[in-house]
Amino acid sequence: MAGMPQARPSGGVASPAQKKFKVVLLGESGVGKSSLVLRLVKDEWMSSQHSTVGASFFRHAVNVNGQPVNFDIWDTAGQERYKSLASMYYRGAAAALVVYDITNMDSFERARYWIQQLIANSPETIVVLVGNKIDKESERMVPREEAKRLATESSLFPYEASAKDGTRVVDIFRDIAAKLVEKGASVPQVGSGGVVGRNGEKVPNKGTGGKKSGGCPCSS
Ligand SMILES: Nc1nc2c(ncn2[C@@H]2O[C@H](COP(=O)(O)OP(=O)(O)OP(=O)(O)O)[C@@H](O)[C@H]2O)c(=O)[nH]1
Ligand SMILES: [Mg+2]
Repeated sequence: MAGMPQARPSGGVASPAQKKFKVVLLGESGVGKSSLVLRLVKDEWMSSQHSTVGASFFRHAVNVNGQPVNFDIWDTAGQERYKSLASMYYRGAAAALVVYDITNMDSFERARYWIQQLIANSPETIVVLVGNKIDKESERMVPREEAKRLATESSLFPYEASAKDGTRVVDIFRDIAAKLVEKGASVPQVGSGGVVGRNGEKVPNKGTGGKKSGGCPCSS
C-alpha cells in the first residue's frame, strides 16, 4: 500500500512511457472525498476530518500491468461557497470521481448536478460515480438500483466504497488508471503548459510535494 503521496516512484525525468493524469473529486460536503483520498494515498482513516478549504492537491501512482500511472489528484471542497470554483478543477481532467454518501439522498442529487456539469463542460473527462460509506449499510438511503440507473443514463461507471474500512478504494483508482491507459492518446495528460517543476511535472503551487491546499489546478 502506498506511503506518502509521490510524483513518480523512482524520481528523475519521466520517461515517455510514464503517464500522468489529472483526477478530480467532486461532491457535496461531508460525503467523504478527503477520506477516500487519505485512504488511497496513506491507507489511513480519520474519524474527524476538517472540511476542505478550496481544494487539496495530492500525487499518487498506481500500477497497471507493472507500469506506473501517475495521478495529480484535486480533492475539491464540497461546501456551497466553493461551488463556483469547481470548474477550475475539473476542466481538462482526465477523470472525475463524483462522490455521494449512500446514507444521504441530498448528496446523491448533488452528484446528479456534478455529472451534468461534467458532461456539459468537460466531455473528455471519464466520470465515475462513487457511493461512499457502505460500512453504514443499515442507514442506506440511496438504493443501489437508483445509482445504477443514473450511471447507465449517463454512460458512466458506478462504484460503492468505504473510506472507513477501505472497501474498493484502491480498486476504483486502478480501474480508472487502466481505462485511461486503454484510451491512450485521446485522454488529456498533465504536462503541457502551466508551471513545470524540476522533474518535468506540472506544479500547482510553490512548495514541496505531497498534500497542498488551494493553489492553481493547472489543467492541461
Ligand atoms: N462511516 C463512514 N464515515 C465516513 C466515510 N468517509 C468519510 N466519513 C466521515 O464523513 C465525514 C466527512 O468526511 P470528509 O472526508 O471530510 O468529507 P469531504 O467530502 O471531504 O467534505 P468537504 O471537504 O467538506 O467537501 C468525516 O467525519 C469522515 O470521518 C466512510 O466511508 N464511512
Ligand atoms: Mg474534504
